[in-house]
Amino acid sequence: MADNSNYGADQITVLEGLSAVRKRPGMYIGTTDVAGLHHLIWEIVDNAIDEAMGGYCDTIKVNINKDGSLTVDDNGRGIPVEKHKKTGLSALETVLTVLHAGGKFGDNAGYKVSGGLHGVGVSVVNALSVDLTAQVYRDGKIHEQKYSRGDSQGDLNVVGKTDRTGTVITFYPDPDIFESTEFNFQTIVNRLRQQAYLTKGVTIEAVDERNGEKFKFHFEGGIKSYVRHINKNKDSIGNVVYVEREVKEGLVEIALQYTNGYQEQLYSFANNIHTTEGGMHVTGFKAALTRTINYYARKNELLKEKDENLTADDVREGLTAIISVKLADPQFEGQTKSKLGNAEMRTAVETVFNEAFAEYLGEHPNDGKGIVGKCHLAARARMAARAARDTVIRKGALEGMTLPGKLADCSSKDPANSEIFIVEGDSAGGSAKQGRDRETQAILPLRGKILNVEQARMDRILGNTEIKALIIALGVGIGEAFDIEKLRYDKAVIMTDADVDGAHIRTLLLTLFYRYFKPVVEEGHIYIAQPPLYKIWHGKKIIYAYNEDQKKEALKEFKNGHSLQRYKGLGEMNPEQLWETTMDPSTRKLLRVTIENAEAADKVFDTLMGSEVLPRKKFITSHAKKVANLDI
Ligand code: 0RA
Repeated sequence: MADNSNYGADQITVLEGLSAVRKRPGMYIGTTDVAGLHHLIWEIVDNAIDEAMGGYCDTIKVNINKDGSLTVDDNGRGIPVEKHKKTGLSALETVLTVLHAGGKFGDNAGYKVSGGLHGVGVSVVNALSVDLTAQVYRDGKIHEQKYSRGDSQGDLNVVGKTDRTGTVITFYPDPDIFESTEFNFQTIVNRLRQQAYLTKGVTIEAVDERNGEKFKFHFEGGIKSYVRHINKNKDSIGNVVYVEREVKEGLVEIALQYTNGYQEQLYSFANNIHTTEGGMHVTGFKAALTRTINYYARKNELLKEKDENLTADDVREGLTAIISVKLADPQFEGQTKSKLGNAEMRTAVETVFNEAFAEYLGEHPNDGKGIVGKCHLAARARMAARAARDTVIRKGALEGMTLPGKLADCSSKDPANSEIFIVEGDSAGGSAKQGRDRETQAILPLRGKILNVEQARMDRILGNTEIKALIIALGVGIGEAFDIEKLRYDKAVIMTDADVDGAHIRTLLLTLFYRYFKPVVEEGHIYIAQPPLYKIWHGKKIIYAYNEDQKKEALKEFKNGHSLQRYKGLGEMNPEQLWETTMDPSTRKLLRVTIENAEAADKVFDTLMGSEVLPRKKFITSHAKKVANLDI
């Protein structure tokens, strides 16, 4: 009796579980846009990676199928299929229909990716798929069961014999749930490449059956190869430093290499989950890095007695580093739950890296000299930048912190309903000033091209009039003084001509924002205006077309002839037209700039704006179209 009522209760929870997922998908996968859609893939791949980390799986294949469905195939142990004594369901069905059931089976030892940051279990993928087929290769048999929107469509059957093991899951995301069900191969490839670096020795393949594109990743060097990949087009200093050590707190793996660039590229992971907000492992690493370099520099008289110690910032200029830790019970904290909270990891990383890095420097004196030299240069630049910034601030103070003269500010002082248009050229700037809504819209015209910040240090950046005007207008300060709370506008809209120069200026501005005002980009304050390409009219009727398709559609509407103007620049529009087509909040379309993948974005800016010419040439010839609408 008791067992029976338990059984019933369990069943009800099961039902509630998956219908809750369908009712409020955002609670489980964050969003129902493209990010949420791809989340379904990561959920399954994470489980396969767990099999690989446990040593049970060495190959994972991800296919976008011709019909738009997606298959993840791994050669792990296969999800267990035997009946669960209490529920009467097979283990497979339990994993696929009970929230968070995955972890309850088999051994719980070892480090796990799944169940981590967003780990919600494969059942969520099932709940949000219109069709899902699970095939398990186990015990010499192929087991199969089909589902729709979380409900099984028939029994778990044996459909054949096999001599392999593994799990093959094919799913078609539910169009009733997702804004779009179209998978993006590039997004998938970027993520799988990263997972392959983090799980050395595993082979991960990706195929887009829609067009035959293929990738295959296998890195014996793990994150050491990752650092090499990031630094491929950079002028590096010395070799990649690599350490991997298992301690009682978990597994610590670090790879780093210095370059002659100015950017720091530090990516940290806990159980293969990208900890974008850092955390204890990063704190431990930074402390050890600063301490070891200062100690080494003093001991070898590379720093003179009168010299100050190198700061934590000095030792990270031009640094590329990957920190990857694995631990049994990771705690994720912070605004986006992407900050590792386990305090024991700070000391673990600090101790391991201190020891390993000191040993490396001792054995590679040339690398040591190069690294200290680079840090020393960074320190000198820091002091110059501080002096330059103090001058800027002092000047500002002398002028009563006046906003730049060419800024036409809005009258509202409430950032929440204020926006700034950063406009290419004085003539378009003039039209924008006349056409705008003075209450909420500020206009800052930029003359010519701004400085390429990718190839300049802070002191030069602060010496640039256009950039200085922009920083003062935004109000957020720069470098150590940066404070996003002081942002004066909710939206900063880049408005440039739809030509090559316009695209270049936009890229220069995006580089500036990305490198020096990253939180402003991350919090979604940067937008790109979408001016029309054509004006088509006859008599009083006017249609603006923003792309070629719209132009075609518009032409159909004019039966008795029409006039057509192709806009080459914003300057060709009068103030009213500019307002109507591009600035009026009730009708305009703005593109919001997002950072989907920091490493990919870094690579784009590095390739486009960095000092090496050849990779840039290659990139531009192969992405000519993409560059124009920089899809980061
Ligand atoms: C539950 C228990 C075990 C493995 C899995 C689930 C599993 C899930 C997925 C999802 C995709 N690939 C997968 N591979 C395995 C442990 C199995 C055992 O103890 O034999």
